[in-house]
Amino acid sequence: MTAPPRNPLEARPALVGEPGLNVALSRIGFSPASAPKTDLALRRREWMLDVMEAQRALSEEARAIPRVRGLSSQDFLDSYYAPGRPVVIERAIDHWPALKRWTPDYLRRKVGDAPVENQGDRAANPDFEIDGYSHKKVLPFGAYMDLIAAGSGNDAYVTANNSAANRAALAPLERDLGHIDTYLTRAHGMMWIGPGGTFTPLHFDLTNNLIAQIVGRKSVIMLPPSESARLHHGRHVFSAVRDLEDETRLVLYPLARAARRFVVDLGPGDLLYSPIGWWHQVRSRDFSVTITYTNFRWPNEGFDSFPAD
Ligand SMILES: O=C(O)CCC(=O)C(=O)O
Repeated sequence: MTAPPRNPLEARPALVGEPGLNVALSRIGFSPASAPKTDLALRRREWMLDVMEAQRALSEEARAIPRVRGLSSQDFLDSYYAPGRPVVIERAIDHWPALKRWTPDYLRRKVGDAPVENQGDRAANPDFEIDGYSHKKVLPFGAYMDLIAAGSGNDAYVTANNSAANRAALAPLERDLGHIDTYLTRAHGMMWIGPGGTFTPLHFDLTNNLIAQIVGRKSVIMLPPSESARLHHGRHVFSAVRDLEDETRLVLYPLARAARRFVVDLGPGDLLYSPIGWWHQVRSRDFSVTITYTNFRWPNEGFDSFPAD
């Protein structure tokens, strides 16, 4: 006879919604009698999320992250923004001049040697995102482009954390962009520029985000908020797992293996709606430029009430 698992979720073979899961969920952790009240309340909340997600998984249509074209403002609000459901809106910004113009040489010519902040020296620190402030570096833009032209990797990346500092330096690129009035108000986005191989570790955002892919391809792994119990929420918005594709991390955090995930591939012209609370990690496949927006036409204020560390 095999010993009962310490945590039945750990023994769960695959997706929520499989026969036997309800039994397993009811046996998680301590017995209700001995558990502190707060722990019981938390486990009941996890249970609710799990069974709701299991129900959604009954339908292929309901559980997918759809790829659509020509989505109206009202349909976006009704079917995606308000329900907090991710969607890829393909070819939404195909007509922006940036998609044709933004080669590395063109970017160098337009930005010149203006000082640009980036997140640097990341390779040596696995917590480079949590320790983001200590990784801020400033280089003339040409020197940054030389650095990332040297090869693919995750050592240096211009990210949203640098966007306020880079507003003036990157302003000459703005004229190559259009507007996304169907879903957004008019405001600046946050620009991400990096080589193939950049990696943004597993986290969720405190706002709804629209990720606009301008140059190159990215691969995004997305997981619903209901998977939080398997993703070891660590500091702030980050998962201690860091990378769901790294076997050495999965050995440390085996629950994460069973977390329901979606792989979303983005290419130039695609928009990904990433709702607040959805876990995601992002890898670039090529030299890549992305702009992220939070200025939706509808309220986007979850961050105000987030319980901080
Ligand atoms: O493109 C990336 O590297 C990360 C984007 C992202 O995770 C975000 O905007 O929350």
